Amino acid sequence: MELTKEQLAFFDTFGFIKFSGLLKADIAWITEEFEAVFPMFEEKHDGSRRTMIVPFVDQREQLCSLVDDARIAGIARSLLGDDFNYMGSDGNYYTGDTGWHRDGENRARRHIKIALYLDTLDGSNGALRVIPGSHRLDDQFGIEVRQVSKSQAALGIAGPDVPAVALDVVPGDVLVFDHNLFHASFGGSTHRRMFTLNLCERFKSEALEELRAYVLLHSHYRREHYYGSAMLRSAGPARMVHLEQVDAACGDYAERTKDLPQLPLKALI
Ligand SMILES: O=C(O)CCC(=O)C(=O)O
Repeated sequence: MELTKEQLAFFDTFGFIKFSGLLKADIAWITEEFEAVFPMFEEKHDGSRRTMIVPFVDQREQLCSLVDDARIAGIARSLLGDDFNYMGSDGNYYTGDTGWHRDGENRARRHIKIALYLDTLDGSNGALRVIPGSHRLDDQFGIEVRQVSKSQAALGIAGPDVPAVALDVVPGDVLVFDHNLFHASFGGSTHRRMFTLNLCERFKSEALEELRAYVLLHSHYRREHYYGSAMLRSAGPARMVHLEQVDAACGDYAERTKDLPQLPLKALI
């Protein structure tokens, strides 16, 4: 699958794109696999706060295959180039609201998130909200829109009242957005299911120290490797193209993450 020039222009302009029903035919096994990950860890989601598992798809070989899937890889290749990097994944039971934020401020390369919500959601019950165009960090709007992260104080409006697009979803829809895009969600239940794949353009050779810092910053937990073992174990040559740069950057990863908490844990945002 390759994005059309209109889809690429839409993403460049607004910073997100929705693919309705893209994984509809596969959503039964995807949901089963999603549900199978959580019992692998001690903590049970009790609805009192978000439960997040990182890395997520890396826990199950079948979920890992999403990185190879022609639809997912096609989106990634179109937006990031043939040698895109797989940058990890998180799986969540969300509880309640997520305030306005960007996932990063990346100027050197494009970082995207592919998000699958496994429940039917609209703006009233926790659908992802995005502020179109807010990924353009350095234009006037991209600078001023930062105020939404303290919207009450700066703009006199509560988070849910910030003008935005709510991306209604049914299971099988695929949302893709630039990490630089402001996003949030409001009104969700105590058991909103969602997982992500993070992907980016390959780091330039002069930015490999930055990559090493990135994988440390995003480790969240003490780990042997940035990737879960199922991800590397089940990788064929095509997938390895998307793993090799991070793999090489991991080096003494276990040592570098040894002071972080260990999964299983409930993690706060
Ligand atoms: O669905 C949500 O509550 C927020 C998702 C989000 O912030 C993210 O994946 O970065």
